[in-house]
Parts: sequence; structure tokens; C-alpha cells
Amino acid sequence: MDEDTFDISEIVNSRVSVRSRFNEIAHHNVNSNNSSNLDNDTYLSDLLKVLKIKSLVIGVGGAGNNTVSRMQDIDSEFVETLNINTDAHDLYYSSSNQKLLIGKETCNGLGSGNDPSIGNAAAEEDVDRLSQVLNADVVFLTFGLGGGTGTGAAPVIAREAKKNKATIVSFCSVPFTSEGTERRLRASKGLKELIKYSDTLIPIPNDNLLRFNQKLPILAGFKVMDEVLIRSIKEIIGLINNCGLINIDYADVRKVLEKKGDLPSGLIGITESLGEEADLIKKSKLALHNPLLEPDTKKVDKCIVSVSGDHQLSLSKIDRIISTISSEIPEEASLKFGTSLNPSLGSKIRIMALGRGPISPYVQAAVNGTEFPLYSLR
Ligand SMILES: Nc1nc2c(ncn2[C@@H]2O[C@H](COP(=O)(O)OP(=O)(O)OP(=O)(O)O)[C@@H](O)[C@H]2O)c(=O)[nH]1
Ligand SMILES: [Mg+2]
Repeated sequence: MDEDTFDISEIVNSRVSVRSRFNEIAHHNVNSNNSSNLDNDTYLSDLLKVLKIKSLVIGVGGAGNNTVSRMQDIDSEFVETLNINTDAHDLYYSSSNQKLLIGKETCNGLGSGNDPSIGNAAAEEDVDRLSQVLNADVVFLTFGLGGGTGTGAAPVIAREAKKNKATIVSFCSVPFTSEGTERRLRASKGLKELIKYSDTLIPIPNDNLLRFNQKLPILAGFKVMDEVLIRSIKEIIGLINNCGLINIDYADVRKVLEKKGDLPSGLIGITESLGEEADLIKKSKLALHNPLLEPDTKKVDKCIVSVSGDHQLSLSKIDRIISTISSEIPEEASLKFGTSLNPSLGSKIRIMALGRGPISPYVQAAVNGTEFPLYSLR
């Protein structure tokens, strides 16, 4: 094909991995440019389009749809979103770039009635459509464990996205103990399935929200959880989109998100500090030892720390953050840090720690077939 007729949109939209997309365009450049050893700007601009990492945030079931709708309402330009549900009413009233009603035969648009086997059958019914729309390099899945749709369908969605070579990052809430034993048992079974297809898997127990406010009404608790999920996903996407600007490239991020060994792991924490020394140290530790997750930080083998602030952000402050976090993880763990400018933070400094290695006790319990950890007030 000569350069005039070369159409990169096919490569940009293709479902192959970033590396394959790179190889295709690099191959074209060699063919069309074989008289020169240099690369021209047309080629470089094509390359940038092709290498843009595609992220897709998927909300599954009622809770997942709510989380994604709120994310979409906050910042509709920021990210591609897809809501998936068996419940036509919930799906209609949700906001996302794309929507998919699964299991029309199985559920008649009426939801799964708290039965994960129905949620699972609904997803299997639409497996071909799912496969077509799951077209991204990194797929974020968010949903509430314990119902029928999210719990039963999310593992199928993760499986199909994985077949399309996506890195799968799953964030799910674990039901409050007060929601009952049956719900927690369903949650555990769903989690066990999801484990097979997730690279990063971060279950966040609703119960842990009570540590901050014991009188929290359940609906307010769900809202707080939505915020936690949205911030976590947005920060990781920000990191992916900012790659290159800040010391960190996508290869670093992918290494942290990708599965190590048999079980998916993950750690994330985001804090903000006004920059005074003692507070910087405290907030750096808090980002790593996220009290909502209580990760076993001795298990961290890869960690990225992203620090953002306005143009006043000084090297000495960044150094304080990095040295604090570095002293909290094993010496042999790899630690990468990046900084980015975010004038909207004013005088605040935002610290995000993203790590691989710590396996959630909920993942471990689901695999071992033991009960989920019980809620304890500290
Ligand atoms: N973060 C958040 N969690 C929620 C919300 N609503 C429910 N949950 C949690 O999510 C779990 C699953 O509930 P849903 O998402 O409504 O269930 P579903 O996946 O739609 O399943 P079915 O309705 O049974 O088909 C519940 O047990 C709650 O713990 C919400 O708005 N936000
Ligand atoms: Mg529902």
C-alpha cells in the first residue's frame, strides 16, 4: 500500500494489543520510507494515534451502573463508559457513553432477582455482543458483589475482555455484614469466578466505611463507596493518559496492573496534603496503607507513586513522599514515581500509590472457601 492510500483508522480501532498495533504501523513505515533512515512527523503523528491506550470503564448491575453514571456526570469527556445490566429500567435511567441490556430471553429486561446464576446466564446469552463491544487495552470493571447481575455477569465480561487481550482491573464492593449472610455467600462465589480473569482485583468492603462514621446510613454509605471507586479508577486512567509526561510510561503502569502468579492482587490509595513535613509523611503512609483496604504492604513487589500539585511543588517535598513510601515497602520492590502538574489542586499535593502484590483477604477467603473476614471496629 502506498503512503497516500494508507488508512490508519483500521489499526487505531483494531482490537489487537498495543504492541501489535505498533508493529503494524512500524512495518508500514519501513515499507513506505525505505529510502531514508529517518522518521518523519506524519509517521510519528500516526504512531501517537495508534499507541493511544484505550481505557473502558464498565459498570455492571445496579451498583456498577450507579457508579459509572456518577462518574459520567462528573466528567463526561474523560473516559469511555459502558453500562451493562439485565434490568432495563436501571439501565435506561443510568448515564454512560454506551449501554448494553443483557439476557433479554433470560430476564425479559426485569433484572436477575438476586440470582448470580441468572446474571451469569444473561451474560452468556449475549456473549457475542459482549465480545464485539469489549474493545480496549485496559478494561475497568466496577460493580457491587452480592446481587445477581453484577456478581454473575462480571466474570463473563472479564473473561470476554481478556480474550480480546485487555488488562482487566476489577473494583467491586463487598456487601455490608448487615446485608446478611446469604448475600456475602453469593459475593464470595462471584469473587471466586472473577479471580480467574482479573489482573488487578480490588474488593472494597462496605463495612470498612463504618470505621469513619459508625452512624452512616446505608444509602449514604453506597454514595461514599461510589466516590472511592470513581476516584480510584480516574486516578489510574489519569496515570495511563499522562504517560510520557511524567517519568512513567504505559509499560510501567501495565506491569503494576498485570497479574503476578495465580491470584490477582492490587493496592491503591489516594490522599492529599497541604505540604507541611509531618503531614506529608502521614499522608504518604496513609496512601499506601489505605484504611479501606488494609493491604499487606510487605507483599508489594511493584509500586508506582504519582504526585501532583501546582507549579510550586518542590523537589524536596517529592523526595520526602518517595522516601517515606519506599521505607514502607520491601527493599527489593521496584518503585517508580512520577509527577504531574495540576493547578486545580491549589496549594494541595495529591499522592497516589498504586501497587501490585498484596492479595485481598476477601480474594484469599473466596479461593479457600472460608468465610469473609468479619467486620471489626478499630
Ligand atoms: N457503591 C454502591 N453499591 C451499591 C449500590 N446499590 C447497591 N450496592 C451494593 O451492591 C450490591 C449488589 O446490588 P446491585 O448492584 O443492586 O445488584 P445487581 O448486580 O443489580 O443484581 P440484581 O439486581 O440482583 O440483578 C448490594 O448488595 C450492595 O452492597 C450503589 O448505588 N452504590
Ligand atoms: Mg439490579
